[in-house]
Amino acid sequence: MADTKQDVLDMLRELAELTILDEGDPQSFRVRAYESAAQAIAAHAGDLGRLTAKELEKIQGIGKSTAAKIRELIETGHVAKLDGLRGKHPASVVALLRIQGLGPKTVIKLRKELGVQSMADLRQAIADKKLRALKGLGDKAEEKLAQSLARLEREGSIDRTPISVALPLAERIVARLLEVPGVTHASYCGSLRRFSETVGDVDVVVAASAPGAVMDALVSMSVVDRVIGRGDTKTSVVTRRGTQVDVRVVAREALGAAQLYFTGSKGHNIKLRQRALTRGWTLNEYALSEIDGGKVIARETEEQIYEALGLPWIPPVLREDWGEIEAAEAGTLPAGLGQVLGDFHVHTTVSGDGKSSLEEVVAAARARGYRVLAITDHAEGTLSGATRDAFLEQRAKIRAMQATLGSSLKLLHGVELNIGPEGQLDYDADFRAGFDFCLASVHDHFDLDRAAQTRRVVTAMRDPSVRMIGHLSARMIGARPGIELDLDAIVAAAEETETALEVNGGLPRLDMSVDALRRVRSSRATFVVTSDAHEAGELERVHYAVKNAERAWLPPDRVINASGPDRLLAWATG
Ligand code: DGT
Ligand code: CA
Ligand code: CA
Ligand code: ZN
Repeated sequence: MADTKQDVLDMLRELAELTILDEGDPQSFRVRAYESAAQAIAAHAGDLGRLTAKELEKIQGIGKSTAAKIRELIETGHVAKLDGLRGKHPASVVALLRIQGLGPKTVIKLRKELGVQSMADLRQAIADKKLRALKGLGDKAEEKLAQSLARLEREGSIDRTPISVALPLAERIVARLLEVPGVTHASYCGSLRRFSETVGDVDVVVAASAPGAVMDALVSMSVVDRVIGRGDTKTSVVTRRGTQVDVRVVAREALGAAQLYFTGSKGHNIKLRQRALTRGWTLNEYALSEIDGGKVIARETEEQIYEALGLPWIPPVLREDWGEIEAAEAGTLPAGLGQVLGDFHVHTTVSGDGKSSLEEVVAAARARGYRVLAITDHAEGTLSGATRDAFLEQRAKIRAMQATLGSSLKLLHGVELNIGPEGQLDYDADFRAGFDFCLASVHDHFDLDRAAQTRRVVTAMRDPSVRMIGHLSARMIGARPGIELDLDAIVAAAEETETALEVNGGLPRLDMSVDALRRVRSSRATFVVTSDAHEAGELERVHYAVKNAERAWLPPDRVINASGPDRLLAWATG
């Protein structure tokens, strides 16, 4: 049971979510109890499966009734309380909470008064102008909800799963299937492998001698809510959070053909198939083979298939039919980014939402071979921000650490400033000038119009202390759209003021987006890949930022912390 901990965390998260819907109060005693238990479990290092209820209760943050539920889950695979809540609040109702501006109290009211049980019901109720008549809602609220709903639909994200949910899910399923005897390979393909920010479903490809055992393992996983189709080579399940997962078992010798086919995209595959046809071959999920006679040309690895088609292997993040096949043919595929040698957006416990100490974060940066690390806790303008005194104390600590570190790792005492609605920044110019590195980002006032949003960000860029704009759009994928911005004006100001633009690797954000990066990639602006880590282990999220930068075809030499130590050090101290 390698994933006991994840199962427990999933249960607590779902209990909290459903209890909010049940009680209409995100701050209720019970909701907070589940949340603090989840935090305690997340931080717990030992094997949960071995602990008795009494021992679980001894962990700070876990009460008696939660301890009993954890034991119930471990012993029976179910929790009666949770099953009951699920019965009362179907997934289609829970999904309504994803609409911006729609809280649990309103969802309860809409259900009770109008019988709204799903997005479709809500759409109908809005069309029938029924919301405005409800006490506590009115015309304005109806209008706002209509806009939020329309935005979700426009983004096509109503039925899609954000990558922050899909990737851990896929990794968990792959890890489980790799344990099944006879399995020689398991990996996720589809849009997830291409690093799409939302996915329609998760596609997993497995090479195994006995497909039945693979399917058994899959359908018995605790994340699985129901099986929607089971065959010898393909099984489809839906998770409790409503994500479909397709698992396909293929022959080992045809693994490459299957991975290529199921990674897609459709457009990329079509172009490859056309290339095959001009050579008298066909390409499908089983092989690249001759049309006449069916002799196999290549199928074992993706590399062999691309090579037979006269192409170098194309990284999955590029397989969108955005010109990658033509570039591969011409030998002009973009080079990957260089090694990341530093991070410029990292939090410690000085931020209210940071979980690792300065020492832990610095140790993790050293282990990664970084040459520069900017510690950037939240400034006072953010809810979880720190006071001047806390920053001065941290600065003294950083200076002392630097003395013992020598020149191997350059520490910068930084800060993440909050950009106010008019572009105003925390503290005062003198205090800001005392930091080695300031990044500034938007954390509130998401509803201003495009001109106002653009103005506030450009104003922040013009401040002499600000070196970088963090998570430019402030979006949360699948939960909150980005602020509206005039991207041309932003990039012009970034060039003029030499303010770098962040490529944030936190999966809920991935901000700037690939879409925005593609629009600005030919500018002269400087980019920085960051982790926005809130605990030491999250420093590795910078890999996600790298993937996004590569997916956007961002020229590697524009990414200042992935193009060699000399430029990095010069920029960091500049
Ligand atoms: P998604 O799930 O909507 O985010 O996007 P994908 O790309 O994962 O699409 P999905 O799950 O429908 O199919 C996975 C891959 O399988 C897809 O990228 C390419 C391949 N595929 C599926 N259907 C077709 C098809 O009709 N023609 C071709 N050429 N390839 C297909
Ligand atoms: Ca898919
Ligand atoms: Ca699929
Ligand atoms: Zn941050």
